[in-house]
Amino acid sequence: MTDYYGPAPYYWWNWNDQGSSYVTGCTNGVFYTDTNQKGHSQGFAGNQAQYLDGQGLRLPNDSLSSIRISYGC
Ligand SMILES: [Ca+2]
Repeated sequence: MTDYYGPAPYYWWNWNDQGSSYVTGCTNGVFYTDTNQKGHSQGFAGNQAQYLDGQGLRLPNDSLSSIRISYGC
């Protein structure tokens, strides 16, 4: 992700091409390798923990640039 705000207030993090793994709560959605929901994509389910290792349908390490949350809690 290029920019992410929170969960702690007052912090801006640039995570572009830095994601190596993820843990989801009750949301699901889609990861993308490019900004603005472009490039290669990978769906993610709720209550899931995975590496971004390029195996199977997963995105490669350090490629994540944007995310779409399809279902909120
Ligand atoms: Ca990227």
